[in-house]
Amino acid sequence: MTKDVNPARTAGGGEDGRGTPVGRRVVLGMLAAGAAGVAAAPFLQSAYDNTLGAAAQQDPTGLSGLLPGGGGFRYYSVTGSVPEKNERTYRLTIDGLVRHRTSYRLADLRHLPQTRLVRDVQCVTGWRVPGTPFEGVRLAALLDAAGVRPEAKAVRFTCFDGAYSESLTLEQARRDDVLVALRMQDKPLTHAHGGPVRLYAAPMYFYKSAKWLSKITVTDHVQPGYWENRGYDIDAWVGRSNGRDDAPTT
Ligand SMILES: Nc1nc2c(c(=O)[nH]1)N[C@H]1C(S)=C(S)[C@@H](COP(=O)(O)O)O[C@H]1N2
Ligand SMILES: [Mo]
Repeated sequence: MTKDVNPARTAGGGEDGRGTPVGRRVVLGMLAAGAAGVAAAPFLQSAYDNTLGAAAQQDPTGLSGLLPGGGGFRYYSVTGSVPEKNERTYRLTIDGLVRHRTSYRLADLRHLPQTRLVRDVQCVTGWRVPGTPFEGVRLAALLDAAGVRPEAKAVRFTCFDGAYSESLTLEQARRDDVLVALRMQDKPLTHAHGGPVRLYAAPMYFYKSAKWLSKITVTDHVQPGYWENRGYDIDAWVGRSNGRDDAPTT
């Protein structure tokens, strides 16, 4: 379907490169990284997250190859290392234009009603993982619990990697296919995939799905996120943004 890479988006400074054109060197590098990941997989299983962290330090743009056992996922982080958060240390704050500023622990989130979605994951650079289960709390439920003020128009997501950010309009945020996800592929979200909690915005390219989610701020306007400040579309509908205009789905 939407597997091909859009050259206009990837040639320089984009998700796939560091300001250099995507050419033979990068493609060969990707193949090498992928092959190394697969070949080394049996050895990496135990030191899984550490190994990924080391790989990402060498290449913070995310070209660190396929996640071993990740079923087609690529590891992305715009920072070299990300702290680990657990049951004791993790907090998700909802603030901004709300009546009740709220802070959730993992257990609090787990005790709220959970929604499971099975959709295709689609990165804007071309890779895709079909039929991936995500499970968590509807973002709409957290917004309702916090009491969104009438002047609110958007939400901004902050990540505990200290660098990444994302936004949605309030209307998008309230869709029932947008989750604050605690589980992926029917397992707790791993650190590599943005655990313990990430956003999952199912109808949009995967860059909207902020990993390592720490704060949701209700705002009066959309503030472009990390990749959007670098040229990607704010409204990131799969197949209908970032230079794509696929046949409408019915
Ligand atoms: N905090 C944070 N969230 C992020 C990113 C990132 O670099 N940092 N990359 C985005 C992009 S471009 C993609 S494709 C997905 C990758 O998710 P994965 O590492 O679980 O495959 O995370 C998105 N969310
Ligand atoms: Mo991506």
